[in-house]
Amino acid sequence: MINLKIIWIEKRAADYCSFFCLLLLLFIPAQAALQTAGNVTRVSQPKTNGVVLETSSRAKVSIEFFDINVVRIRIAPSGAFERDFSYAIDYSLDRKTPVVKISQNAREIILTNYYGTKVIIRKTPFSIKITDESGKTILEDDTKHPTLFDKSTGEIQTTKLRKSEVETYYGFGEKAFTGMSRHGQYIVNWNTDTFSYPIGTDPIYQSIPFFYALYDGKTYGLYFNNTFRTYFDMGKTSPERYVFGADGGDLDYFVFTGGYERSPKKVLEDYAHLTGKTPLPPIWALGNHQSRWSYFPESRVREIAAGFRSRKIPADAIHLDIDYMDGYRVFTWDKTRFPNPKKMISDLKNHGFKTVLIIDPGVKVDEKYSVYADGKEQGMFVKNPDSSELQRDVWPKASAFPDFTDQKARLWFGDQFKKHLDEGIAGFWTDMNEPATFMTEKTEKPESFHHPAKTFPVNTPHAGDGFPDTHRRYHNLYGMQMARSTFEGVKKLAPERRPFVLTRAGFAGVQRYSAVWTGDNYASWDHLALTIPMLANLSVSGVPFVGSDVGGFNEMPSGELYARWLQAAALTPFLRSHSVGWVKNKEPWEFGDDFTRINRASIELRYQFLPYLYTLFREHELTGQPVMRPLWYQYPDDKQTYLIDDEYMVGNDILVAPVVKQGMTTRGIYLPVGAEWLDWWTGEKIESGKIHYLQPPLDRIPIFARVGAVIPTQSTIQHTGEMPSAVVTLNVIAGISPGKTEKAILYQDAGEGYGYKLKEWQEARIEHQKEKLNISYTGSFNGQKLLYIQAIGIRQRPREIRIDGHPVHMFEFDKDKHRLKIELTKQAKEISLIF
Ligand code: MIG
Repeated sequence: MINLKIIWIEKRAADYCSFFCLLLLLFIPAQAALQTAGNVTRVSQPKTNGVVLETSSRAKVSIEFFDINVVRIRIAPSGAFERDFSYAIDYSLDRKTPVVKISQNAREIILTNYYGTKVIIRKTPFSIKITDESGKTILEDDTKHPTLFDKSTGEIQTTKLRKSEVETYYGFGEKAFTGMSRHGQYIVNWNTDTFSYPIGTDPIYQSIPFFYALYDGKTYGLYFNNTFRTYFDMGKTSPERYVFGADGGDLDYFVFTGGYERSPKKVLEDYAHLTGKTPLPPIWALGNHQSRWSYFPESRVREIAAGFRSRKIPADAIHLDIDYMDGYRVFTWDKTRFPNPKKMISDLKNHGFKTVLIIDPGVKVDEKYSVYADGKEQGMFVKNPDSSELQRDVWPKASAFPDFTDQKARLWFGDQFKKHLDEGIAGFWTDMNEPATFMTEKTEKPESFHHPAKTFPVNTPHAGDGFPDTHRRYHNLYGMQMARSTFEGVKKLAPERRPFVLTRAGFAGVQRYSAVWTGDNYASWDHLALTIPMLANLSVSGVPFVGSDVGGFNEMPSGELYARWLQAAALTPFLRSHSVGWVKNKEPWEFGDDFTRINRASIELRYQFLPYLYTLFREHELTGQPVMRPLWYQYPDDKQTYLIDDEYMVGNDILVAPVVKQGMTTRGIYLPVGAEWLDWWTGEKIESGKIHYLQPPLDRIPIFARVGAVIPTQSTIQHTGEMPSAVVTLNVIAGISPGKTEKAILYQDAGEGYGYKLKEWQEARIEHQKEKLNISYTGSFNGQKLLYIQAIGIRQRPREIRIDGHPVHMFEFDKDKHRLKIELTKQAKEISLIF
């Protein structure tokens, strides 16, 4: 159920606190040695966009407008800034350094940008405040708890005032906390393999130290550009302030002011312009993926593929988990289980299936295994401080690990993909890259997720691409750099295709290389409910291509749970069912005929919406806007949306309110103010701004569409290879006010390759006015046939329908579902209804 009042209840399970309480305790004695930055002692202005300061603590501070709506603050406790390079930043994007006005008096230094946004730096003691053009505070230091650091340990910390106890926070990448907002929570970033994680486990696989603060309709964003273990206390210890810090590095952070509107969309636009976007994926990757640990031998893989086709359940990809390898040797095949991979892959391809392989970073220590021998000879593997090879047990037992923070190791690993690309493999799934290792040391203590022996020792050296340092600095980057090595390797080896990479671990910027799934969840209603806040927050953290294992990875779901999960996931950006191998089969047809029918319908719905989803991915590539969106993101002016965690939006126009509770027959639904909404299925108008109680039957996903929108769907297909012959329907959501014009786009291209970067794309641009639709086409790609207009929300049969001025008689009117379906003539330009 949705919780519309902002009440500060800790929804988290209580029993995971122990780890943090421990962390906090460890942290307290260190506090004693923390010192403040002191007073500003010297000001210089080396650039047009900001100042450099020295303080009485000998710290060096740089404050600048990094971009017109982005303030960057860097504080180097040591007095010398670190290398100004970040793996998170996309250096390929154009940037213009803004010119700012810099003024100074005895108390303050003030930077003012073109719009009148100000950074006010107080000198004694040093503190910062950012205000908007009307002088309202965007963000300010808590001067009672100023910037702190400990030069002996390298710890850094800063404290900001909260605007109110009802200031909410979002983003933070992949977090397993219930609830949409992160206020009152304590967050840690340290990539960790957390098999079958209970709700509330933190940290888990990914680290994205970026969040939004939202208060009274105004937003700013903050990205902490620090790859060490970082923490964020978002008003948990004290409701007046939030605190963040790290184990080392500079106190380097970017504040996204949200532009004139102070909107989440603007914050994300700027964050995406800093850390990059996901390139348009191949269309097949937006289809339905099926996985299990593991499908083998070859006959079972073929059986699964045939299972989809014979039951007419659409699917595009089948994933092979670790058991395809020869003794878990990465880039090999077990020849007994898979005697002829090339043949299998091409047969699957002929049936419309792409094959995706899991790739682990651990390379088996085995002199007779060429990947190991070659990597060792060329010095690609991570070493211990004493220069011996770092070896840890993972699936193949003792293994060595490429140093992905080294360009030469990334290139070397990337080249290994040639073999699988030649065999016809279409995508790669990079696992265990936190990095995760098995515990080899004997310990009396029970295994805990966060045991330090489950990854490399923190003093392990890394190359850091010219800035060598230890695992403490590079741990959180290992997964992202493995995904990068994979993406770049595959792109280089198969330049005519778009790589598909799926990664478990990552850092800010991982979206440039990979899709992300949320690791090892388990089959429970709580985990299903968690997928919405988890994926929505990850999505607005700059990572659009996200999904959770449908049905739960560990344990066995009931038919009802699996069906509801598939419904909840059907329109999420990445759709994959996955499972451990020790429970019963959980393919969509394993739960009895009734559920097979329901599951088929969910996947069919996914395929029907592909033209819409694909258009959104293209929009993301251009603008950084996410595919999946939380309600607050889209409607920050409607405070009722701030805590909604059981509904999500797909683009601007579709709102999904899945059933995530067992046996639920009545579901409360809230539709945000600022738009009008129709029930997708019935065409009934639903008033926004209040809760409605609907009775969604087991075979229905509650979906709502925004009045005025034009949403492209296509006829049902079995895989994306059939798309060229599928016909498109433009679903016009009726009820637009007179005089208003809504614009929509349907983007199409070959679904693969890079022809679209040149001329091979097509956009159908649609203008929707009351009872009238205009369609125009741009681009030279020959897109799918646009065959129908379906007006949803039409209450009476029109007297006449005209296409390009000519009356037409080919239409159907469904009075009960309030739908009017019109068949179009070729390249129709103007459709009008006359009542
Ligand atoms: O130690 O490859 O999250 O999806 O099936 C477990 C086996 C390793 C963890 C991944 C999961 C995958 C599993 N892997």
